[in-house]
Amino acid sequence: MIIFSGGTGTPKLLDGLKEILPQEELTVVVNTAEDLWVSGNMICPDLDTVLYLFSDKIDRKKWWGIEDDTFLTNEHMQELGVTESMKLGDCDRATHIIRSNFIRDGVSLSDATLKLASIFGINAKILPMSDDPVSTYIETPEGTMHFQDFWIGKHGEPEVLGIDIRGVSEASISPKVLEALENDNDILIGPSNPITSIGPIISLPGMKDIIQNKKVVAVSPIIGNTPVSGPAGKLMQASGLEVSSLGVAEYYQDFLNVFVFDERDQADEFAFEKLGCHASRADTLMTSTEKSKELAEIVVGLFDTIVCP
Ligand code: GDP
Ligand code: FO1
Repeated sequence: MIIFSGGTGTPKLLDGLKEILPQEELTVVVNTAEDLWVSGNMICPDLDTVLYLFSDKIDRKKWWGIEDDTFLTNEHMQELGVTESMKLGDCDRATHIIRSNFIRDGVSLSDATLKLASIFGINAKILPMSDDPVSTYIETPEGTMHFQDFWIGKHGEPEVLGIDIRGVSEASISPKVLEALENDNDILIGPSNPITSIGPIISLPGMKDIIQNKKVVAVSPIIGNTPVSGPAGKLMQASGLEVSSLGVAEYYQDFLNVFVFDERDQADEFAFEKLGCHASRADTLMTSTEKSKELAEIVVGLFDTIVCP
């Protein structure tokens, strides 16, 4: 199974999937459009969350960074008058340094990630969506800024006028992702932000054409008219989408076979059928590994209901 992932909602589902499937059967294609360089090192928040999830290091309160990490370097830099744009943990920074040393030596991000996964003893295949630079910029009345400056620096508060995924139309799907897509027909789009996490992956040239011929199951990150967390609502609105499960399904309608939406959601199943996909209700709120496992079992079972396109 190939899973398209951002850095919070889908990793929660991966937490369940890794309990029910051998790690070797999981290929995770991860968004890189929120990556940036801080204090000389390359930070890949979504890749790191997935790496930390599979190596049991993830901070499950925040869903980013390493559990019980310290922030001594970040704090000491602050005392010396340097404020980093992201609060980087000390052990997390070690990952960034190792990755960036590989990159500085000319290793691709895909190979650097495979090397990190091997260092962490991970058997799942974790792949960046692309080895080319792609960066999400948010247009606001205060100016256009990198996603992390909008989300961390400005607390996601400015009005969003537009979203620019810079570099995506010139970027290539990474060769290792292409290879995985040749060998696997089951695509799971996790409950991630459709605009800033899944958007960049499906906007890579050729990606929609490839997955149109696959079995595609997606899980909604929205319950009712509200995302479970994060800025998805604001960003969907700015992209002209209704902030609802239906809005997410509409965004994926060109390649979607089955859409899983929350049992608390009032959405009408027939509205999804009109988009050409089947809809399935489930408890999608993953508040524990057990809940993640229950949802993962349902989602895996849904692939058997799809007649191969
Ligand atoms: P990011 O990279 O940190 O933005 O993380 P993702 O894009 O992977 O995930 C963010 C999305 O996950 C948000 O839109 C949330 O609504 C959604 N999300 C977080 N936790 C859950 C959950 O338990 N269930 C569902 N259905 N969605 C969730
Ligand atoms: N999110 C914050 O709200 N504040 C931070 O200082 C912060 C630091 C940080 C460092 C490393 C990392 O991998 C993620 C970090 N995040 C932080 C999360 C990140 O901004 C976003 O939630 C993700 O990029 C969205 O996927």
